[in-house]
Amino acid sequence: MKSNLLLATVFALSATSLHAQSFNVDVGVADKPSDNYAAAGLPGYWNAVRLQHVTPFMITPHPQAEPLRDINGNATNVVVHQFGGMDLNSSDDPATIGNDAGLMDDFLATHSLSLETCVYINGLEPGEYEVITYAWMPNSPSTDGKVRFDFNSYQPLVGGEWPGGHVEGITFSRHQLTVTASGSLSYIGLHVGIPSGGNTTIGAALNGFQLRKLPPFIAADMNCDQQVDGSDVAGFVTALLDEDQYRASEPTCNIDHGDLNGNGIVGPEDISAFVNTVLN
Ligand SMILES: [Ca+2]
Ligand SMILES: [Ca+2]
Ligand SMILES: [Ca+2]
Repeated sequence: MKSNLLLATVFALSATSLHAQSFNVDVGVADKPSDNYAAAGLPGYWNAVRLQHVTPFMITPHPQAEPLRDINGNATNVVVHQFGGMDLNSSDDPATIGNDAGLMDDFLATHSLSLETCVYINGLEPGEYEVITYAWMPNSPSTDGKVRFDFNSYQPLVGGEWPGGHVEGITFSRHQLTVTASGSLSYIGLHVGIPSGGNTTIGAALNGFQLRKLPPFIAADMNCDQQVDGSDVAGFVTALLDEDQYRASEPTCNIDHGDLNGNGIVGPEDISAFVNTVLN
């Protein structure tokens, strides 16, 4: 009994700590989404931040940085500031309604090919993070934004006609990033820019972002209970067949636990290694 109670307490504490490093951020102070809105990530408190361009340029915490509350609404040591994006704008896209409109219809834009909207996030606990970046221009389906992060080579384009809900590549991008206690990876630097050949009059939009600390990496632990056993089979099969469905059913876990050969996707080539890991 006692050890069960201890286990339950440890589990509750670790879950609390993970949520303490999960953040939802809506750019602009108008029309903030409600706390039950998950967008493409976790539901919870939405920070409404102005992210006005602040000088001097710095990647470390800026004197004018804005503090963030976590998804439980609690104050944290995490602060955010921005350099480069000058145009806090809004455009009522008739296709978005409710919380989707609250997140997506107001945005920070850059209109310069050589100056991105650059967001710096400081004060995060060390660990692995997932960042969902909304970079969708309302009323402009042919306009893409390019999302990139410091020290990360993945630079996807985001844009298109509103698909009726969030779709990766159309309304948001997804990155995984490492944060360390000190050194060059001790902050997150998020950038949204105009792709080469893009339209500077319309510009590129940053609507908001969601940041969550990932649970400890355990290969083949598909339900993130920190055990590898038969209860992970269903999640693995789902991840194999439909990534989005897996993410929807295990929103606090990490699909990469099923990528046993480390090639970046959960595929048929991972099946035998998954079975062996579960059996052992
Ligand atoms: Ca808003
Ligand atoms: Ca498990
Ligand atoms: Ca794989």
